[in-house]
Amino acid sequence: MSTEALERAVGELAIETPSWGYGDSGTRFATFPQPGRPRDVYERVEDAAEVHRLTGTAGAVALHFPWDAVDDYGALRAHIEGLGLRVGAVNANLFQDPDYKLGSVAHPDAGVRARAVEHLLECVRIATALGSGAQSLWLADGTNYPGQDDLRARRERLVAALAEVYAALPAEQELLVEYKPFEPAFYATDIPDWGAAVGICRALGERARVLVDLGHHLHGANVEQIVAFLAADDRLGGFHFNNRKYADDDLVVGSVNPFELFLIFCELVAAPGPMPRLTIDQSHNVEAKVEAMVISVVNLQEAYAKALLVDRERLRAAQDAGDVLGGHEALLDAFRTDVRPQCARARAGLGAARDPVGALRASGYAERKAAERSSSETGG
Ligand code: RM4
Ligand code: MN
Ligand code: MN
Repeated sequence: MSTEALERAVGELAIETPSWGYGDSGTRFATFPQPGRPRDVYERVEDAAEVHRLTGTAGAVALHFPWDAVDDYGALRAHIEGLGLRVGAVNANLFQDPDYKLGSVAHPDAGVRARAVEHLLECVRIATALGSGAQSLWLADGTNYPGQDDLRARRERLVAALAEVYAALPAEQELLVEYKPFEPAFYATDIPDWGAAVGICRALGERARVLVDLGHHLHGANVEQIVAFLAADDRLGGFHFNNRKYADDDLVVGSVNPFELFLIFCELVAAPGPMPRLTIDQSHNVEAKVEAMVISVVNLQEAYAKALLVDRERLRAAQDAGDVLGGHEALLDAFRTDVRPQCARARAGLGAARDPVGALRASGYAERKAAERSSSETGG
C-alpha cells in the first residue's frame, strides 16, 4: 500500500469515545475524584471534542443513559454537533437500579422485565432524537449459584423482551449485543460469550449484531478468531476497545497486548464490507482521562496502519504453500514497522496534532478545565 493510501485510510478511521470514560470512576474499593473532571454530559462531550481535535479520528461520542440524561435532547444534540461531533451508540443502563438485583430482561418477575423493556424503548426514543444509529446493550443479568434460576427460562425471557425492543427499532438503528462471561454475576451470565450472543441476534433479526468488548473473555480466548468468525457470519456489529491483564480492567487499548490489537485489525482489514462500529469502552481510575483517551485513539490508528501494511499477497502465498512461519513473518514485518510518522502525517492532514499527547500537555487544557470545573458537583 502506498504511503498516501495508508495515510488516507488512517484519516478515515471513525472512532467513538465513551462519555462515561471522561467522568469519575473507580474500583469497588475507592473512587479518586480528579481535578477538572466533567460535571455533566455537556462537559463530558467537551472532553470528547478535545480528543477529536487532537487525534482527528474520534468524531463520535457514545452516550450512556440515564447517566447522560437531559431534559432537552435537541439542545444536547445541538451542543454535540456544535462541537464538531456526532452521537455514537446509545447505551442503556440495566444494572444499577435496585429492581435489577436479580436481573433486568431475564428477571423472574414480569414487572421488572417490563420496566427494563420500557427503559430500552426510552433509549430508542433518545437515540432517534439524537440521530444515533445504534442501541448498545450490555446486560448484568445472570445468576450467582447453580439452581438459583432456570437457565433456559432466563434465555427465553431475555429473547422475548429484546424482541419487543427490536420490533420498535427504527430502520436506521441497529442493536448491538455485548457478551461477558462473568461479573457482576459469578455463576452464569445470561449472555456469556459470542456464541450465545449470535444465537440471540439470529432470534431477533439481521440488524442485531454482536459487540466484542476486549475485556469480556476468559483467559486464553483468541479474540481475533472470534472477530474473524463474526465477520464471516455478518454478525460483527462493533467493538468496545480497552485492554486488560486480569479481568475486565478497562485499561488503555493496546497498552498490555498491542499484538492482539494488531491481529484484530488484521481481521478487520481482511473482512469484506465496511468497518464495524469502533468504540472505546474504558474506565480511567487513576490516569488522566483525556490523555488516556488520546493515547487510546493513537494506539488504534497505529494498529490499523500496521494491519494495512501487511503484505497480503505474501501472506496468502505462504499460507497456500504450507509455509508455517512464512505467513507468521509476513505479519511480524508489518507489526514491527514504525508507523508513527505516517499516522502523524495522517493527523496533520486532518488538521489534528502530529503529536497529540505533547500537544495536549502543552495546551494547558487539563489545567484550564481544573480551574473552570472546580465546583464539588460530580458526574460520571
Ligand atoms: C460493562 C460493559 C458495558 C459498559 C459498562 C459500564 O462492563 O463493558 O459496555 O456499558 O461496563
Ligand atoms: Mn463494554
Ligand atoms: Mn466491560
